[in-house]
Amino acid sequence: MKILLIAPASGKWRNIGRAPVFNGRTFRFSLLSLLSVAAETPSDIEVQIVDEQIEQVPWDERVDLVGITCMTAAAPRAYEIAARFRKRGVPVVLGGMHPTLCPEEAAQHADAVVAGDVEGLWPRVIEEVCAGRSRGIYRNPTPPVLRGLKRPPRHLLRRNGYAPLDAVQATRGCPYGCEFCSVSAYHHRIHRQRPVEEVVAEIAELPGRFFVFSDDNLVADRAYARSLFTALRPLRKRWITQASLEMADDDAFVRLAADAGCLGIFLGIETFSAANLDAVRKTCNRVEKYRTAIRRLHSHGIGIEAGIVLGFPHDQPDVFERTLRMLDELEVDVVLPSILTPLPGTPLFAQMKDRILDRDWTHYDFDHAVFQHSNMSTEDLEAGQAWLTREFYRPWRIARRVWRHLRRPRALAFLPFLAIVNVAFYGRVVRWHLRGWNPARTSAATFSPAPHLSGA
Ligand code: B12
Ligand code: SF4
Repeated sequence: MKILLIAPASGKWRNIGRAPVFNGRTFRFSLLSLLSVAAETPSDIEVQIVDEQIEQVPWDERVDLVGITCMTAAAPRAYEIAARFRKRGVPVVLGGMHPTLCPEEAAQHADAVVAGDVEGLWPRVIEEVCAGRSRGIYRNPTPPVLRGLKRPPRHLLRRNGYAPLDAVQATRGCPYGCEFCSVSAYHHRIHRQRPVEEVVAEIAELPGRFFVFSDDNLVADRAYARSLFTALRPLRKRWITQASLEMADDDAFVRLAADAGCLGIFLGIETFSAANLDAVRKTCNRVEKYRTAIRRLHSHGIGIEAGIVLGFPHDQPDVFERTLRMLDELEVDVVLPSILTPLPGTPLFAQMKDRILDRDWTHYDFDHAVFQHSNMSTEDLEAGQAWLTREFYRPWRIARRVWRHLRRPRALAFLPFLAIVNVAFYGRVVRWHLRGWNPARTSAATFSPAPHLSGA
């Protein structure tokens, strides 16, 4: 018996692996979602993993079952793929973030849906679906305990399609309830941890020195994080992760993380407006703490990739320039600017119901404005996000960031990541420019900056 597991890629991501500079490989870590499904598959079943971002779907492959994972923006593509296999008589199971948050919708396109974690369900799903006895939506009564997870069979991935960073997960979920975030909607604010010794044993087996923690918030439980960092230190590996701002509350804790090999963190700064943070209940952030937190992390050689969200309720048309100024001032190393997106299944989606203009999930990729903002047009929001990206990744700013970085402790360790990501983003900006600039409206032949942006 053979199972084909597919990670679909939506519009702009499809075949991105072929692009010369900003390609799939730059940010593509090994796919833990499908590796986890593969790990749960009984050993007598053959498994093939296909990542559409870097390879073609083998439409004519003889398979007995297809499993597809998807985020929201890739859901329409997942449904297309599902339809083609089902037409051939191959049963399809959907799982992952979007099918979990919209199981009824996903169930219309598949023989079965796994809502939530696959552990504890998968062999039964395979058996029942293949026997034509699907129960539709499968869900664990309570989230599974993350003890004794099987090793992800990483050999199933085409390694040369990915950045040389293996992904490992120590914890799942996040205790916060930010209203725009799919993670709290999926995990119901529950933070589960794997036993430290199991995580460390898995990391010790990784072939490379560098890896990424695919956790939502590695430091949500400080006691757990402390014991993990302490146990990691002797391995002398290097890693990056996502963490909330509280990571930097205490100098000793940051030192422990740095000594354990932390090179950089993805920090959801989101906005420089306290009113916005309150409006979306991002309670773990305090604007007045950003400066000290970033300085402290930098002082231990930890680089900062900031997540920024544009289009929060209190944003005005000057938000793009103000945000850029703050990012410069705080010496943020990398930025991922996103447009606020009311993802289905989140409280934000319910609140914005009447203002949503576009329900094509393909556009829920954080580069499109899919709702009517009170203070800006959708065009201004999209143009402003593109403008901020372009300005932040201007070559002279990149050079200044690299120069500033070189004066920090342990600078050399994070330097390759800093340089590669900055240059890759610059390449992305150049490609947008060649296509008519505005990334959301890729068909637009020209782009005129909004009046408040021109000359800035
Ligand atoms: C690591 C990560 C990335 C990595 C790697 C992504 C990858 N494809 O592996 C990178 C940095 C590349 C990335 C990029 C993006 N990401 Co991301 N990413 C994550 C993160 C933090 C972890 C994903 C992960 O590996 N989890 C570990 C696995 C084991 O857990 P899991 O995915 O939940 O899978 C379990 C179950 O769901 C189930 N399951 C999953 N799939 C399937 C399939 C089948 C058939 C079955 C039966 C079961 C099943 O089994 C697994 C084990 O129980 C998630 C947050 C999250 N909690 O999901 C965000 C997240 C998925 N990303 C998100 C976003 C928005 C993006 C970007 C669009 C960001 C951007 N602005 O560009 C891009 C899109 C890139 C792309 N090309 O697709 C959002 C998606 C929101 C949504 N509703 O769609 C999330 C949820 C983050 C968030 N806070 O909102 N991402
Ligand atoms: S802190 Fe980050 S991961 Fe946690 S709920 Fe908020 S946005 Fe989501």
